[in-house]
Amino acid sequence: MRLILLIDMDYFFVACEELRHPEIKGKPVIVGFDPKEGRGRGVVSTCNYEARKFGIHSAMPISIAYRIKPDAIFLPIDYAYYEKVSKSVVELAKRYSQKCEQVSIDEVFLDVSEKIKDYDGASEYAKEIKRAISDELHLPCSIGVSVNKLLAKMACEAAKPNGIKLVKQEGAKAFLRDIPIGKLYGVGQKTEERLKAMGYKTIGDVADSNSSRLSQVFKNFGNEIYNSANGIDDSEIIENWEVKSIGRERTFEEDTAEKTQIEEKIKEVSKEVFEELKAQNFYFKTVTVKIRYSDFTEHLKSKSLLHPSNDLQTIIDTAIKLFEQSAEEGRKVRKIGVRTSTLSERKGQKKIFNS
Ligand code: TTP
Ligand code: MG
Ligand code: MG
Repeated sequence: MRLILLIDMDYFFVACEELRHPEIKGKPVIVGFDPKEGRGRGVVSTCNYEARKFGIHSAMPISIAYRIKPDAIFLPIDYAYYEKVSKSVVELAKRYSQKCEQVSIDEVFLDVSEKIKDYDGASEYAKEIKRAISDELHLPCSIGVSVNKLLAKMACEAAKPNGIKLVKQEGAKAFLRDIPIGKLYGVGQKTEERLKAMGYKTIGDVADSNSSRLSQVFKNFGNEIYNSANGIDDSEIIENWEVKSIGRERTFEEDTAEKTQIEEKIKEVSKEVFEELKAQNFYFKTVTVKIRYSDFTEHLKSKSLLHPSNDLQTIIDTAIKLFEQSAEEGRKVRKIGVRTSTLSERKGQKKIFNS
């Protein structure tokens, strides 16, 4: 039996801010774009549970968050600092298993099958890790414990906040059954909409369906969605990511705010990055876009995929989406960069079944 743990930090960006500004603890705190007294564009990155009580959440327009709670504490995003804290979490996690995979800035999978032999042992181990993260790093987290990555992730979501949840193999289907389909690991918004249009509301609805109906609509991914809904996932923990990255950037002949022109440039640069990846036989998991504005201020935004990819269209789509999410409309851009990182030479990994 495999035993997999997923550690996901609670309200991560805000927890990092609380670490260096203890005085904000206990108050509603939001990290995101400048609300500019309700006129700000852009979204909430995350907020603590005190702010969530008011209905504020990640990806909500910052102007709406401001309308709901103008007296909340609004802080700008300090990605470099969160990356540093994130590294310390991964370092700590590695002490508990070398078979360790960081999947996003605040999530780490651990395969503990070699050390731990049963569910009780795994739950105890999770408690020990959680205690170490709290004692040494002074950060809250939740941990999911199960037999594969998918179930560990789903268990962790159910454990939040500040909890540990074990999902045994035999209890997996019952555990998943009533969860809304949009919450299934790997199902993005588009897939959720299409599944709902097909009449599936819960994970159980999909689990009780059949894979050929899903394959008709989702092609190869249909079967994966079906397996996921049934708690089946044999994807491995991927260790030893290369620290290197492959990126390219390009300066416009004349600074521009034209969306189509910028998108064209993103496509060009992505193509170069793709060629380099292909030449070196790499898969990537993270895409980062760098925007340098006319006044030389820079903005970086990253997205990590659930699974490694070597696909040009994925680079382009992700980069354009990141640009749309972060660029300030009308502001002239001087230079645009696209970078792929968390590279691996491995092949045959499970693919993500959404954009
Ligand atoms: P999450 O782990 O999804 O969220 P969280 O850690 O803030 O809260 P919790 O896990 O307790 O539910 O994301 C990790 C960080 O990634 C989050 O702190 C901020 C960032 N993030 C965004 O910038 N935008 C988003 O839409 C989301 C979901 C997260
Ligand atoms: Mg988190
Ligand atoms: Mg997370």
